Amino acid sequence: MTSQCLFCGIAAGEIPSDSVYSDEHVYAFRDINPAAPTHILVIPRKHLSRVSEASSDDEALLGKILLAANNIARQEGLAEDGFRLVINTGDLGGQTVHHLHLHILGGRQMQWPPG
Ligand code: DGP
Repeated sequence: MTSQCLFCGIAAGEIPSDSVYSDEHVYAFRDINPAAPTHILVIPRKHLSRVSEASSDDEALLGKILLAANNIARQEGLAEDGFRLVINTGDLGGQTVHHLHLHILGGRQMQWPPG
């Protein structure tokens, strides 16, 4: 955890969030500025600033995030009609919060290519 990091603070419960899932390694909560009817962020409790900072040591953790997203999508009723998973990375990737997070977006038709 880094004391300056918003999402570390959210995962630690120091900053309020609308939680949808929590375990030893993973935390998930609703996005404050939803871009779809369902918009959830899945984060590792471990501070990684972006996915490209992950190493082979993080292999299991990355798997946990993806599987958690899958389970959450199912719980939210998104699995049958479909949903989108997004990891924005760095400035050109549109990342604004520098703690790795996986967006789950669902409940509307997604477009391609993304903006
Ligand atoms: P990104 O652009 O990929 O870094 O996405 C960051 C997301 O984080 C963005 O969709 C808005 C969301 N967000 C920013 N601050 C907060 C917050 O304090 N609480 C919650 N729940 N979401 C936040």
